[in-house]
Parts: sequence; structure tokens; C-alpha cells
Amino acid sequence: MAMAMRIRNAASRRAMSPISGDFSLRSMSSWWKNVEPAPKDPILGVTEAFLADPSPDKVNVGVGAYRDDNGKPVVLECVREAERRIAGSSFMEYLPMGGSVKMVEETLKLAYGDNSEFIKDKRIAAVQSLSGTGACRLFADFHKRFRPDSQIYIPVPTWSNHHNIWRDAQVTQKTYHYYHPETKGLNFSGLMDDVKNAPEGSFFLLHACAHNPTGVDPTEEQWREISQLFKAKNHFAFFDMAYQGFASGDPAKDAKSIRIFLEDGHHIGISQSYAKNMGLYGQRVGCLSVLCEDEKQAVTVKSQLQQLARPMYSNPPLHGAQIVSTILGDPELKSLWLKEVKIMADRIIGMRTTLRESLEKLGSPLSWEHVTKQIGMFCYSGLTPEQVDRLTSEYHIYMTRNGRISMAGVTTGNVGYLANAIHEVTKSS
Ligand code: KET
Repeated sequence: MAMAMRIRNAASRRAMSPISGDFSLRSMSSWWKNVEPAPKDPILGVTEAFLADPSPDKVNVGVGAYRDDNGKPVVLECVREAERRIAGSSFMEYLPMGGSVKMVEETLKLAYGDNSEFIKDKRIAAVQSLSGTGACRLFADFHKRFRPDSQIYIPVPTWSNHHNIWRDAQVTQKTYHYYHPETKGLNFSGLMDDVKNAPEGSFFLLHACAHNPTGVDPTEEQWREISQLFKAKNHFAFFDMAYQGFASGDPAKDAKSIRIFLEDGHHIGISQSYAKNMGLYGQRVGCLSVLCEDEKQAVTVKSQLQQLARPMYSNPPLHGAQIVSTILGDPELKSLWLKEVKIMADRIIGMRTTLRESLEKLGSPLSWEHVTKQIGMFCYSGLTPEQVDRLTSEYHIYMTRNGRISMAGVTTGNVGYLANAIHEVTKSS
């Protein structure tokens, strides 16, 4: 009671003092006067718009997040079982700056191979990261700190956030050719020319598999050629592997590009994420690794990665790391995970076929061959920004304006509606 009176009195004293009242109001409002609203994120902004739409017909094929055939988010059975096992643990301590050693150990096996000599020789500097985004950002900061004068080559097109990540790390960005809009396939000669013409010792960002947004990957033979040219030019390859398992249904097969570079003796960097392939989106669990010359260098590099992490977030979150190490550390749970990854990949492949067939049955004058040719989570449809706008305003279908369709959001229930809408906005083009 007495406390309430004191607060009221203080408030009325302030109200009675026009000078101090005016002054504090003015200074408070001026702090952020020069701040403009940030542009909407091209991917996560689509989810926001989708959520705000009250239409019962709405369809979200924007963000790359897997849905089951009923359009519902999926918690994998292996994750549920890992959760049951973890529930008995009351461990809530900080992880080390580099994260869970066990999780990192298992994660490296997925990228470098179970029997990797680099793992045995302790030549890999690796830390748990805040999912794939965090791994890319940590690497970009490391790049800036230790190779401040070199630039990074990024494919056109790429995941939109790559540009933000390397921009905020203040690394100069260049681009390299990747996609051929006419063939809707790889622009291999353009890519090779750009690799050849880049200054010796440049950094290149490569999508290890299931390229986002195009769904177009180099063939094994092309990867070999790329690797050879990188060797001749002494370039550094940084692999972003956010979709391991989603290209072929088999994580080992999807690491082929990386294995080729390793065979050829490259010292590479890798960003790994469990957002998609374990469905741990919000847990933010991943790994950044850098292959070094020897164990001593790996220890040094890891100490610097930790030094970068410490003032940013100190140490990474525990729960997702526990889930991953529980699954991958148990042969039965690991094989259940592999089965579940395959189920997700196969459902997407099935939806590609259905979407293409539906468009063809509607008598679309356009070719939709690329829908089934492309791989991974996305279909780079070729729809123009204006056609995408029509899909959204007339049909409540939400996707990024570059025409990328997240196939993971296509279901038996909505594929007909989606095909019909696509046909309507493209038939006169
Ligand atoms: N790399 C690529 C190529 C990528 O597509 C994503 C996510 C990430 C990294 C990062 O994922 P993380 O959740 O930090 O592990 N892409 C989807 C989600 C997003 O934009 O954040 C997407 O393209 O829809």
C-alpha cells in the first residue's frame, strides 16, 4: 500500500514538472530516430505473411521445412526416443565453448566418413554451432579475422541469407555462375570459367548437395573436375551442407562432393546442420569444421573458433546436441534415423512426380520436366515474381518471389490445388 502511494506520488511529481517531462520525452524518442524499418526477409517474411492470412485454402511452400503428407510438422521417431532417454538426465550445465564433444565427433563422421583418417589423425578443428547459419557465420568471421584481404565467391543464385552472413562479417563478396535459366540446369562452363578466373587462393562457397534454391547439383564427374581446378588454383572450398540426406535419401551418398575434395587433398571447411535432416529446426544444432594440416594446427584453429564464439554466445545450447549424440551414438537409433531421412526424401520425390503429372494433365503448354529433374527440398520453378504475386493474392499460395517452391510443403491434399493455380498463372506465358 505504502509502496503504491510512493509510486503514485513520484508519477504525479513528474507530471507536474513540464520541463523534466518534456526533456525526458524528447530525449527518449530521439535515440532511434535514424532507424528505418528493415526489409522483410525474403524467406522468413513469407512465413509471416502466410501466418497472417485467414484463408482456409492457404498453402505455404515458402520456407524449407519438412511437412508430412497432412501438412503437419514432423518430429522424427528417433528424436522422440532420444528425448525419452534424455528426460532422465538432470544435466543443465554449460557446454564447453566448442559445444558437445560427443555430438561433434559423431557429426564429423557423417561428413568425413566413419573411418576418416583425418578424424583419426585429429586434423579437424570443429565446434558445435548454432545450426547451419551459425556455422557459416562463425566461418565468415574466422575468414575475416585471419584472411582479411581475400574474398568469398558465392554462387548465383544462392540461399539469400548467405549474402547477409558474409556481408555482416565484412568479407568482400564476389559471385560465380551456377544456374542456367534456359536449360534450368547447371551452367558448368560458366562455373569453371569463374573458378579459373578468380585470383589464386580465393574462397568459394559450395553447396555440398541439394543446392538451394535451384535443386541442381553437379554430377560426380563434374565435382571431380571442379576439385581438380580448385587444386590448380589453390582455392579454398567451404561447403555448406544443410540438406545431407535430402538429395538421395542417403546421407553418405550426399557427402560425395566433400569426399571427392578430401580424396584430392583439399583442406576444406564444412557447415553442417541438423535442422532439416533430423527435423531439429528450432534446436539450432550444427557443426563448423575446418580440416587442418596437422593436429597442432587443428588445436590452434579450434581455439580461435572458440574465441570467436565466446563474446557472441559464449557456448552453444545443450538440448539439441544431446538429441543428436543420443541418436548417432546408438546403432539402432542411428539406423532408425537413416530410415526416416529416406522416408522424408522419398515423399518429396513422389510429390515432384505428382506435381509434374498434374500440370501436364491440365494441358500446360510449358515443360515441367525440371520439377522431377531437380533434387532436394526445392523446385526452382521458373515462375516470375509477378506470377508468384498472383499465386499469393489470388490463391493464397505462399512462396519466395524467386519462384522457389519448397517441395517439402507439397502434399497429396494440396498438390492438385497448387498445380491448378500454377497452370492458371502460367498458361498464357
Ligand atoms: N544453408 C542453406 C543452404 C540453407 O538453405 C539453410 C536454411 C541454412 C544453411 C541454414 O539452416 P539452419 O536452420 O541455420 O541450420 N534454409 C531454409 C530456412 C532459412 O531460410 O532459414 C530455407 O531456405 O528456407
